[in-house]
Amino acid sequence: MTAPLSPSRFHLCLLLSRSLCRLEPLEVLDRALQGGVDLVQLREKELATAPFLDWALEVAPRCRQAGVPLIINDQVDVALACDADGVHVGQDDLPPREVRQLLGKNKLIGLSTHSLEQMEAAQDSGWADYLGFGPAFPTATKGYTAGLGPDAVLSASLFCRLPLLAIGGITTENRELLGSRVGVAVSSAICGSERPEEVAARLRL
Ligand code: 3NM
Repeated sequence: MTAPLSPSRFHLCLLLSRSLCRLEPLEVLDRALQGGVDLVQLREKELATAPFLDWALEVAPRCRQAGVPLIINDQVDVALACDADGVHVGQDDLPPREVRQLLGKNKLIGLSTHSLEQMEAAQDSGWADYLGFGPAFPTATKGYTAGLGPDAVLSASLFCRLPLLAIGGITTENRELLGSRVGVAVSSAICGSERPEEVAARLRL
């Protein structure tokens, strides 16, 4: 049995969604990994399970080769089938406690939170290994017209005992506002770029 992966080393998570990619998605992945992404989450809300698994099976060896953990958004069955390193769930998805029962203790569980109350509840329940917190800024990717703002992210990062990834509308223009204590999870700024490696490198403070 392998030791649990430590989430505390994550600084930059690529949320890879094929529909957002300007370049060929595997090229985006490889170039973002070169730029310093240290966690990859596959997020494919429109894909049925079988094509999602096919895609995950293409991505998994590349992440493994790079030594970067792979997380699957929402679908525990896909994560198990491709032997991913974990699953990320939202507030309305399968609860982390049940995800833990299915995945076992050596995988990572990430949980999205959108307020300090949700963050506190997630910490107290103890099932998640790391938390997302957002949206930091407005983002079309998930249809948020307003963000919580940098001050809310900063307070969350001070208050949170679990590793925290700020998410939502994060770009090379606003990354610094969030401070270096918090990691970031980024989709469109990397996926939509012609130079994913440069954007990734600039997003790592
Ligand atoms: N979750 P982009 S914001 C998937 O606030 C997701 O929980 C969010 O994509 C949350 O980097 C978001 O393109 C979208 O804004 C992130």
